Amino acid sequence: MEIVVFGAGSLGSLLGGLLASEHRVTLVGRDPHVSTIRSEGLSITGRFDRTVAPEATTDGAGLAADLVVVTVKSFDTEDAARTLATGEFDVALSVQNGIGNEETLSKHLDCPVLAGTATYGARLDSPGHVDCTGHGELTLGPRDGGVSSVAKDVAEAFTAADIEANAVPDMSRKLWEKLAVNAGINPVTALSRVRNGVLGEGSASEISRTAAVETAHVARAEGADLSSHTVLSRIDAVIDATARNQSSMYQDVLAGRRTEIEAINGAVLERAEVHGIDVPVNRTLTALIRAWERENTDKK
Ligand code: KPL
Repeated sequence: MEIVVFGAGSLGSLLGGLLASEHRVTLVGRDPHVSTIRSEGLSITGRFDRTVAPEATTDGAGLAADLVVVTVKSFDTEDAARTLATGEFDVALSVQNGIGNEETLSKHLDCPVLAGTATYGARLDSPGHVDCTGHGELTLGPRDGGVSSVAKDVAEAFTAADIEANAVPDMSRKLWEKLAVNAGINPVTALSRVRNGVLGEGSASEISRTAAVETAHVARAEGADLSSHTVLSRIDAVIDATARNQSSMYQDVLAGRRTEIEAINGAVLERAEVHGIDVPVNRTLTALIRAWERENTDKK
Protein backbone atom coordinates (compact mmCIF):
# COMPACT_ATOMS: atom_id res chain seq x y z
CA MET A 1 0.00 0.00 0.00
CA GLU A 2 1.15 3.60 -0.64
CA ILE A 3 0.79 5.54 2.60
CA VAL A 4 1.44 9.18 3.49
CA VAL A 5 1.85 9.98 7.18
CA PHE A 6 1.17 13.68 7.57
CA GLY A 7 2.77 14.91 10.78
CA ALA A 8 6.11 13.29 11.66
CA GLY A 9 5.95 14.11 15.37
CA SER A 10 6.46 11.33 17.89
CA LEU A 11 3.33 9.26 17.17
CA GLY A 12 3.43 9.94 13.41
CA SER A 13 7.08 8.88 13.24
CA LEU A 14 6.39 5.71 15.22
CA LEU A 15 3.38 4.69 13.11
CA GLY A 16 5.06 5.75 9.84
CA GLY A 17 8.29 3.98 10.76
CA LEU A 18 6.49 0.72 11.60
CA LEU A 19 4.31 0.95 8.48
CA ALA A 20 7.46 1.43 6.39
CA SER A 21 8.55 -2.16 7.12
CA GLU A 22 5.59 -3.38 5.07
CA HIS A 23 4.38 -0.51 2.87
CA ARG A 24 5.68 2.38 0.76
CA VAL A 25 5.56 5.26 3.21
CA THR A 26 6.15 9.00 2.85
CA LEU A 27 6.53 10.94 6.09
CA VAL A 28 5.69 14.64 6.03
CA GLY A 29 7.41 16.57 8.78
CA ARG A 30 9.87 19.26 9.70
CA ASP A 31 13.62 19.66 9.50
CA PRO A 32 16.02 18.57 10.95
CA HIS A 33 13.98 15.36 11.50
CA VAL A 34 13.17 15.01 7.78
CA SER A 35 16.71 15.58 6.51
CA THR A 36 18.10 13.10 9.08
CA ILE A 37 15.59 10.44 7.97
CA ARG A 38 16.65 11.08 4.37
CA SER A 39 20.34 10.68 5.09
CA GLU A 40 20.40 8.08 7.88
CA GLY A 41 16.94 6.49 7.98
CA LEU A 42 14.53 6.46 10.92
CA SER A 43 15.53 4.37 13.92
CA ILE A 44 12.89 3.00 16.29
CA THR A 45 13.81 1.81 19.78
CA GLY A 46 11.98 0.70 22.91
CA ARG A 47 9.21 -1.81 22.28
CA PHE A 48 10.47 -2.14 18.70
CA ASP A 49 14.01 -2.16 17.45
CA ARG A 50 14.61 -1.38 13.80
CA THR A 51 15.86 1.20 11.35
CA VAL A 52 13.71 1.92 8.31
CA ALA A 53 14.05 4.16 5.28
CA PRO A 54 10.73 5.79 4.43
CA GLU A 55 10.54 8.70 2.00
CA ALA A 56 10.50 11.96 3.95
CA THR A 57 9.57 15.48 2.92
CA THR A 58 8.80 18.86 4.41
CA ASP A 59 6.39 19.66 1.59
CA GLY A 60 3.05 17.89 1.87
CA ALA A 61 1.42 19.55 -1.14
CA GLY A 62 0.29 17.54 -4.17
CA LEU A 63 0.96 14.07 -2.72
CA ALA A 64 -1.04 11.01 -3.77
CA ALA A 65 -1.48 7.67 -1.96
CA ASP A 66 -3.95 4.93 -1.10
CA LEU A 67 -4.06 6.15 2.49
CA VAL A 68 -3.12 9.33 4.33
CA VAL A 69 -2.69 9.07 8.09
CA VAL A 70 -3.05 12.49 9.71
CA THR A 71 -1.08 12.83 12.94
CA VAL A 72 -0.57 16.59 13.25
CA LYS A 73 -1.48 18.44 16.45
CA SER A 74 -5.19 19.26 16.55
CA PHE A 75 -4.56 23.01 16.18
CA ASP A 76 -2.84 22.29 12.83
CA THR A 77 -5.65 20.14 11.37
CA GLU A 78 -7.22 22.93 9.31
CA ASP A 79 -3.89 23.83 7.64
CA ALA A 80 -3.10 20.15 7.07
CA ALA A 81 -6.50 19.60 5.46
CA ARG A 82 -5.97 22.51 3.04
CA THR A 83 -2.56 21.15 2.04
CA LEU A 84 -3.85 17.58 1.64
CA ALA A 85 -6.69 18.85 -0.54
CA THR A 86 -4.03 19.65 -3.20
CA GLY A 87 -3.22 15.91 -3.44
CA GLU A 88 -5.19 12.73 -4.02
CA PHE A 89 -6.00 9.99 -1.52
CA ASP A 90 -8.40 7.04 -1.47
CA VAL A 91 -8.97 7.28 2.27
CA ALA A 92 -7.83 9.46 5.17
CA LEU A 93 -7.40 8.40 8.79
CA SER A 94 -7.10 10.89 11.64
CA VAL A 95 -5.05 9.64 14.59
CA GLN A 96 -5.04 12.81 16.66
CA ASN A 97 -5.95 13.99 20.12
CA GLY A 98 -9.18 15.86 20.74
CA ILE A 99 -12.53 15.77 18.99
CA GLY A 100 -13.65 17.36 15.73
CA ASN A 101 -10.54 16.58 13.63
CA GLU A 102 -12.43 14.28 11.25
CA GLU A 103 -15.08 16.95 10.60
CA THR A 104 -12.34 19.43 9.70
CA LEU A 105 -10.65 16.96 7.33
CA SER A 106 -13.98 16.00 5.71
CA LYS A 107 -14.70 19.65 4.92
CA HIS A 108 -11.65 19.75 2.64
CA LEU A 109 -11.07 16.19 1.38
CA ASP A 110 -13.09 14.26 -1.21
CA CYS A 111 -12.21 10.81 0.15
CA PRO A 112 -13.78 8.95 3.12
CA VAL A 113 -12.32 10.10 6.45
CA LEU A 114 -11.92 7.53 9.21
CA ALA A 115 -11.50 8.33 12.89
CA GLY A 116 -8.74 6.64 14.86
CA THR A 117 -7.30 6.63 18.35
CA ALA A 118 -3.91 5.29 19.37
CA THR A 119 -2.66 4.53 22.84
CA TYR A 120 0.98 3.94 21.90
CA GLY A 121 3.53 5.92 23.85
CA ALA A 122 6.19 7.55 21.66
CA ARG A 123 8.92 10.13 22.08
CA LEU A 124 11.14 11.80 19.49
CA ASP A 125 14.51 11.49 21.21
CA SER A 126 16.50 13.31 18.55
CA PRO A 127 16.13 13.92 14.80
CA GLY A 128 15.73 10.57 13.04
CA HIS A 129 15.07 8.63 16.26
CA VAL A 130 11.75 7.69 17.87
CA ASP A 131 11.44 5.71 21.11
CA CYS A 132 8.33 3.57 21.62
CA THR A 133 7.70 4.01 25.35
CA GLY A 134 4.40 2.18 25.59
CA HIS A 135 2.77 -0.59 23.64
CA GLY A 136 -0.82 0.22 22.82
CA GLU A 137 -3.36 -0.28 20.12
CA LEU A 138 -4.95 1.57 17.24
CA THR A 139 -8.72 1.64 17.01
CA LEU A 140 -10.39 2.98 13.90
CA GLY A 141 -13.67 3.21 12.05
CA PRO A 142 -16.10 5.52 10.28
CA ARG A 143 -16.62 8.57 12.49
CA ASP A 144 -20.41 8.24 12.27
CA GLY A 145 -20.39 4.61 13.34
CA GLY A 146 -20.91 1.30 11.59
CA VAL A 147 -18.31 -0.98 10.08
CA SER A 148 -16.93 -0.37 6.61
CA SER A 149 -14.79 -2.56 4.39
CA VAL A 150 -12.48 0.44 3.95
CA ALA A 151 -11.91 0.56 7.74
CA LYS A 152 -11.21 -3.18 7.81
CA ASP A 153 -8.68 -2.87 4.96
CA VAL A 154 -6.91 0.00 6.72
CA ALA A 155 -6.78 -1.96 10.01
CA GLU A 156 -5.28 -4.92 8.11
CA ALA A 157 -2.60 -2.69 6.58
CA PHE A 158 -1.54 -1.64 10.11
CA THR A 159 -1.72 -5.17 11.50
CA ALA A 160 0.56 -6.39 8.69
CA ALA A 161 3.12 -3.89 9.97
CA ASP A 162 3.10 -5.11 13.62
CA ILE A 163 0.69 -2.41 14.81
CA GLU A 164 -2.20 -3.82 16.80
CA ALA A 165 -5.21 -2.34 14.97
CA ASN A 166 -8.94 -2.99 15.14
CA ALA A 167 -11.82 -1.65 13.07
CA VAL A 168 -14.75 -0.99 15.41
CA PRO A 169 -18.37 0.10 14.83
CA ASP A 170 -18.60 2.68 17.65
CA MET A 171 -15.86 5.23 16.99
CA SER A 172 -17.84 8.14 18.42
CA ARG A 173 -17.84 6.44 21.84
CA LYS A 174 -14.17 5.50 21.40
CA LEU A 175 -13.25 9.12 20.63
CA TRP A 176 -14.98 10.27 23.81
CA GLU A 177 -13.28 7.50 25.77
CA LYS A 178 -9.88 8.60 24.44
CA LEU A 179 -10.77 12.23 25.17
CA ALA A 180 -11.55 11.26 28.78
CA VAL A 181 -8.19 9.48 29.09
CA ASN A 182 -6.30 12.45 27.62
CA ALA A 183 -8.30 14.96 29.73
CA GLY A 184 -7.22 13.01 32.81
CA ILE A 185 -3.59 12.21 32.00
CA ASN A 186 -2.22 14.99 29.79
CA PRO A 187 -2.64 18.22 31.80
CA VAL A 188 -1.89 16.55 35.14
CA THR A 189 1.38 15.03 33.89
CA ALA A 190 2.28 18.32 32.16
CA LEU A 191 1.62 20.44 35.27
CA SER A 192 3.37 18.11 37.70
CA ARG A 193 6.12 17.17 35.19
CA VAL A 194 5.75 13.45 35.78
CA ARG A 195 5.55 10.36 33.60
CA ASN A 196 2.16 8.69 33.10
CA GLY A 197 2.95 5.87 35.55
CA VAL A 198 3.08 8.29 38.52
CA LEU A 199 -0.70 8.71 38.13
CA GLY A 200 -1.20 5.09 39.16
CA GLU A 201 -1.75 6.26 42.75
CA GLY A 202 -1.83 9.31 45.02
CA SER A 203 -3.77 12.57 44.91
CA ALA A 204 -2.64 13.54 41.37
CA SER A 205 -4.25 10.27 40.32
CA GLU A 206 -7.53 11.39 41.94
CA ILE A 207 -7.46 14.62 39.91
CA SER A 208 -6.88 12.65 36.68
CA ARG A 209 -9.65 10.22 37.43
CA THR A 210 -12.12 12.97 38.32
CA ALA A 211 -11.34 14.84 35.07
CA ALA A 212 -12.01 11.59 33.17
CA VAL A 213 -15.30 10.98 35.00
CA GLU A 214 -16.43 14.57 34.30
CA THR A 215 -15.64 13.96 30.61
CA ALA A 216 -17.75 10.79 30.59
CA HIS A 217 -20.64 12.81 32.01
CA VAL A 218 -20.37 15.30 29.13
CA ALA A 219 -20.01 12.41 26.62
CA ARG A 220 -23.31 10.95 27.81
CA ALA A 221 -25.00 14.33 27.39
CA GLU A 222 -23.64 14.29 23.82
CA GLY A 223 -25.27 10.90 23.22
CA ALA A 224 -22.25 8.62 23.69
CA ASP A 225 -22.85 5.47 25.72
CA LEU A 226 -19.88 5.88 28.06
CA SER A 227 -20.08 5.01 31.76
CA SER A 228 -17.85 6.41 34.50
CA HIS A 229 -16.85 2.85 35.30
CA THR A 230 -15.62 2.33 31.71
CA VAL A 231 -13.48 5.49 31.64
CA LEU A 232 -11.99 4.67 35.04
CA SER A 233 -10.91 1.21 33.99
CA ARG A 234 -9.67 2.62 30.65
CA ILE A 235 -7.56 5.37 32.26
CA ASP A 236 -6.05 2.83 34.67
CA ALA A 237 -5.19 0.51 31.76
CA VAL A 238 -3.59 3.34 29.73
CA ILE A 239 -1.58 4.60 32.73
CA ASP A 240 -0.33 1.07 33.23
CA ALA A 241 0.47 0.43 29.53
CA THR A 242 2.21 3.81 29.09
CA ALA A 243 3.76 4.12 32.58
CA ARG A 244 7.19 5.01 31.18
CA ASN A 245 5.74 7.55 28.76
CA GLN A 246 5.88 11.31 29.00
CA SER A 247 2.42 12.34 27.78
CA SER A 248 2.31 14.45 24.63
CA MET A 249 1.34 17.51 26.70
CA TYR A 250 4.22 16.97 29.11
CA GLN A 251 6.55 16.75 26.08
CA ASP A 252 5.05 19.98 24.71
CA VAL A 253 5.58 21.79 28.03
CA LEU A 254 9.17 20.51 28.32
CA ALA A 255 9.85 21.81 24.79
CA GLY A 256 8.14 25.17 25.50
CA ARG A 257 5.56 24.46 22.76
CA ARG A 258 1.87 25.22 22.48
CA THR A 259 -0.19 22.32 23.90
CA GLU A 260 -3.42 20.65 22.78
CA ILE A 261 -5.30 21.89 25.85
CA GLU A 262 -8.05 23.54 23.75
CA ALA A 263 -8.80 20.31 21.83
CA ILE A 264 -8.77 18.21 25.00
CA ASN A 265 -9.95 19.78 28.28
CA GLY A 266 -11.00 22.98 26.46
CA ALA A 267 -13.31 20.90 24.25
CA VAL A 268 -14.78 19.20 27.33
CA LEU A 269 -15.47 22.63 28.86
CA GLU A 270 -17.08 23.92 25.68
CA ARG A 271 -19.46 20.94 25.34
CA ALA A 272 -20.16 20.96 29.10
CA GLU A 273 -21.30 24.55 28.89
CA VAL A 274 -23.74 23.71 26.08
CA HIS A 275 -25.35 21.09 28.33
CA GLY A 276 -25.16 23.13 31.55
CA ILE A 277 -22.83 20.60 33.23
CA ASP A 278 -20.28 21.74 35.79
CA VAL A 279 -16.79 20.32 35.19
CA PRO A 280 -14.65 22.03 37.86
CA VAL A 281 -11.58 19.83 37.48
CA ASN A 282 -11.46 20.24 33.70
CA ARG A 283 -12.00 23.99 34.16
CA THR A 284 -9.12 24.23 36.63
CA LEU A 285 -6.73 22.16 34.50
CA THR A 286 -7.59 24.21 31.40
CA ALA A 287 -7.01 27.49 33.26
CA LEU A 288 -3.62 26.34 34.59
CA ILE A 289 -2.32 25.13 31.22
CA ARG A 290 -3.64 28.28 29.51
CA ALA A 291 -1.77 30.37 32.08
CA TRP A 292 1.42 28.38 31.40
CA GLU A 293 0.97 28.90 27.64
CA ARG A 294 0.46 32.64 28.02
CA GLU A 295 3.72 32.93 29.92
CA ASN A 296 5.80 30.44 27.92
CA THR A 297 4.71 30.27 24.30
CA ASP A 298 3.72 32.54 21.47
CA LYS A 299 1.05 29.96 20.48
CA LYS A 300 2.60 29.54 17.06
O1 KPL B 1 -2.41 9.93 24.05
C1 KPL B 1 -1.62 10.08 24.95
C2 KPL B 1 -0.82 11.34 24.95
O2 KPL B 1 0.20 11.41 25.59
O3 KPL B 1 -1.28 12.28 24.26
C3 KPL B 1 -1.52 9.06 26.04
C4 KPL B 1 -2.43 7.88 25.72
C5 KPL B 1 -1.93 9.68 27.34
C6 KPL B 1 -0.17 8.42 26.17
O4 KPL B 1 0.75 9.24 26.76
